[in-house]
Amino acid sequence: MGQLIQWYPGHMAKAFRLMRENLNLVDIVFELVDARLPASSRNPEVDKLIGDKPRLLILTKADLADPKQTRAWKEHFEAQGLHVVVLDTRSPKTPQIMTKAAKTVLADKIEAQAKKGIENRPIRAMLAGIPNVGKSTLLNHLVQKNVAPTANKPGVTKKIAWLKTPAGLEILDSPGVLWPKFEDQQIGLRLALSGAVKDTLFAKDDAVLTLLDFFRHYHPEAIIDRYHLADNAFDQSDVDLLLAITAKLGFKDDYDKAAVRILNDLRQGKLGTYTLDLIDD
Ligand SMILES: Nc1nc2c(ncn2[C@@H]2O[C@H](COP(=O)(O)OP(=O)(O)OP(=O)(O)O)[C@@H](O)[C@H]2O)c(=O)[nH]1
Ligand SMILES: [Mg+2]
Repeated sequence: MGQLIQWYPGHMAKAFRLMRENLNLVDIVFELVDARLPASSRNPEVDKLIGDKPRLLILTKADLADPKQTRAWKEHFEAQGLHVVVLDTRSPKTPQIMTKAAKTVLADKIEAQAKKGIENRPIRAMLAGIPNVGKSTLLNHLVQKNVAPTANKPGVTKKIAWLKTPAGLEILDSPGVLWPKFEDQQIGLRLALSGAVKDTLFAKDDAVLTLLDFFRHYHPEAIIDRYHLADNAFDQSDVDLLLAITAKLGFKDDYDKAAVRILNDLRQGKLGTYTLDLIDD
């Protein structure tokens, strides 16, 4: 297979430093992971950084993930003692769900403060997670204003910034961070497929071949339906399958172009809901 996927530019190392410096200013960390890859998108460096600090694990983009897998992942994390919320971060219910969950995680602290006569102190939270996972989108919904820039590409947020929500949270947005070396290339590939790695840094045809192999085992019909393929299309190799899709799309033998199309279809949910990290892996 092609080149190794890795992305750890200077701004991520810097973001880590800033997050570390700001950590003792916050009551809680909102750790965002992508519901389509709840294991691969959990940054081990973020996990270390948070340590024993109160945290809320947020599975974002749940609308794109397989609901059954999401439920199983939620139970898995809860069994480890984590507080978990599952979100389509763009939903109008997001502020309510998040505020309630943050108060639940911090219930003891809030109660202790109340005993000392301290009421309604704002909860200070830091957002942390990989690029493109939905941190700024979540923030905008919490503050109910479009203050943080968002876009469907990784590396949009470059600075760390505090913002207040109407429900009394104070939130620190942060740039998405990956880590210097992925434990294995499956992680790099899955992150790349999800949109967490800059698209110019990996070969899309390689990534899409892995994806086709995944759909072969998981739900081939999603590919067959989307690209109007014959029922036995998966009887051929992944490479031949990609060529068949390329032809069906009318791209002659330009399989790079087909790979880009498949990747976009995947990311926009046009191949249905799917979870790349299967809980029983
Ligand atoms: N389908 C879906 N899309 C989402 C969700 N949350 C965010 N998005 C989209 O994902 C893309 C990235 O969102 P951002 O909020 O910019 O992500 P970020 O984590 O701030 O990214 P960086 O600043 O690059 O680290 C945008 O196109 C959002 O609209 C979600 O729950 N479901
Ligand atoms: Mg952002």
